Amino acid sequence: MIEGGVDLIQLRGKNKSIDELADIAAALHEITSRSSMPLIVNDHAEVARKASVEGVHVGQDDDSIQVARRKTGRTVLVGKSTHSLEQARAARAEGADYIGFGPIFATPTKPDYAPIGLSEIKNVHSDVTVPIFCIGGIKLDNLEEIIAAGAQRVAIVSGLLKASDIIEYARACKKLLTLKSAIRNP
Ligand code: 3NM
Repeated sequence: MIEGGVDLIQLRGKNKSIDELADIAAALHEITSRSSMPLIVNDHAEVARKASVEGVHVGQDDDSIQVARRKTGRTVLVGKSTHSLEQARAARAEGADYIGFGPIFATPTKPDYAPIGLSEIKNVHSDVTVPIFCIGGIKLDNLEEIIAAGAQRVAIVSGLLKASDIIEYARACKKLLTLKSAIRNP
């Protein structure tokens, strides 16, 4: 992923303990830090106390942004998952450094969540002034559509992990995003 130009990596391990996540984060950080790539750990702010990561990410049912910041005991990025325009506004008001916004499309990686669809992407970008990562069912194949709907940043899980060539897949996604943003902000 790093070689393919991914801008940041989130470590997710829903079934792992905090100690296990801290061990993985520490090993991963040796690699990401060589490329100055931010490493964000999902769900557990405590990991940031034990391992040197650049950020933590919380969901709607996890710690508040404020509690997550306190638990890390140092200055890190704190991002939050949001699943509606209302939640996106609330996360901004709560002080999130960035938000995830999704799922845009239905995805087996996060079942049980109603897809938001493309139409809210423009609204969230005009309303909520923090970096927004669109997520959920995003693949190289539908990336142009998502960008045309107003997305500036995307998070991709299965598209990348299942790609036969992760480097090429990441490169192709990055190229589309860079190209379109160059046109948007010449
Ligand atoms: N969070 P894929 S959607 C982890 O809407 C995650 O907050 C979402 O995986 C959200 O790229 C999602 O395989 C799954 O669809 C993204």
